[in-house]
Amino acid sequence: MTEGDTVKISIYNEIDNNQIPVPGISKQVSIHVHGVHYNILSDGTLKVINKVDDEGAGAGLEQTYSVYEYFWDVAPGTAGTWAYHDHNFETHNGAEHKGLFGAIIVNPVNARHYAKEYVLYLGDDAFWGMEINGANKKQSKHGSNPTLTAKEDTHVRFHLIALGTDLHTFRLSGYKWFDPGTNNRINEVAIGPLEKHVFSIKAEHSAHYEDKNLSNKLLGMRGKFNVQ
Ligand SMILES: [Cu+2]
Repeated sequence: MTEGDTVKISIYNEIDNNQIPVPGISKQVSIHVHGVHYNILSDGTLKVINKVDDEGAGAGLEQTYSVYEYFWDVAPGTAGTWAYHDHNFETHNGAEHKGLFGAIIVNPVNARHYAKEYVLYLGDDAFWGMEINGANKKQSKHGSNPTLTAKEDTHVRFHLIALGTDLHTFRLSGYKWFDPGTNNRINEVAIGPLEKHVFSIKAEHSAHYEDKNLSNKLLGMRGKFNVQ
């Protein structure tokens, strides 16, 4: 998205609503977003939280929507990388642990172009994510601890988003980058639950990325960054 955009998102719930409902358990699925602006009907939460309505698609606690629409105002000042996630499925806190989350990237007008953008989620025991091809904007999914590739001398951008409950220390070997909002060049960053860190580099040599924290390292949180 670009600052100044207005966005309408329709969410369809295709969960089998014919299964016997469990009283008090919501099968509604919603989108709750961070960073951009919206009014209360687009909060993507249950009435028990927002006091207005159940704002998701599917069988709610009291009413049923098969589709729900959200309106976002991607106002000036909202540039950044933000998480969106379900808030309504089975609990009033959402089902990120079932994979119901993603990222939005809001660019300023006339944003810099990157050859590739990598969205890397940091779970408690693995990295995973997707990438965006800067030329055609095509998105492709990655598995866990993916091998990332880049062409030599191109500029690429990393979007790290931590999920789960662990504190991580991300490192990309042999590279330094600007800590956003500062003039400091860093070669590792501490990132905790629901925090994010966005940085860009010029791809010059192959490297690997890893989580330096011992327990995460033992679980194998490490992947390749191949530059050709
Ligand atoms: Cu949230």
